Amino acid sequence: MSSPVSGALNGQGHRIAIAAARFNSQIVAQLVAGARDGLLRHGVAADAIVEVWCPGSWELGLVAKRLAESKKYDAIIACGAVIRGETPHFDYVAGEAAKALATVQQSTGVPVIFSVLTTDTTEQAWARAGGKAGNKGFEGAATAIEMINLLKLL
Ligand code: INI
Repeated sequence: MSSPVSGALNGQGHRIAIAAARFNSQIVAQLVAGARDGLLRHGVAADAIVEVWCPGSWELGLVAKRLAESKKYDAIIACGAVIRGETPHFDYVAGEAAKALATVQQSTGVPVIFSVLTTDTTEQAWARAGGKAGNKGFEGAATAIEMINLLKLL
């Protein structure tokens, strides 16, 4: 029986772009900090990380598409916070961000990591941005590295 295939958590030599949405910027800044921390801890060089900010999560798909098509990055970590309590068009923004980011990943073959919080309340968002429920940016960094290494094996 062949052994299972999975990607190592070694980010040496990886080039990563973090695409961040400025809406709910204090929360998103914590996701970005978590992503950067996760990348550095897993061996990604500081000068191999690029951080790009756009207005809101609605715009993340287009930014990720441009970054992926540039062929300069091995993975993109998209960071945003869409909070239902604050917007009547939550479903449009959250849904479009998810759909657009998934489309970029599928069409380009570059891993696009979904570190976009979609929560009912601000409190829930903070909990996932370095609070009691962890940091989705940090988790996104590990996922990006694992996916880059996994795709090399397939
Ligand atoms: N963008 C977010 O990232 N999070 C939100 O919660 C949000 N709300 O509440 O509306 C939001 N809206 C802005 C949107 O992403 C676009 O930037 C805007 O509609 C312009 O296209």
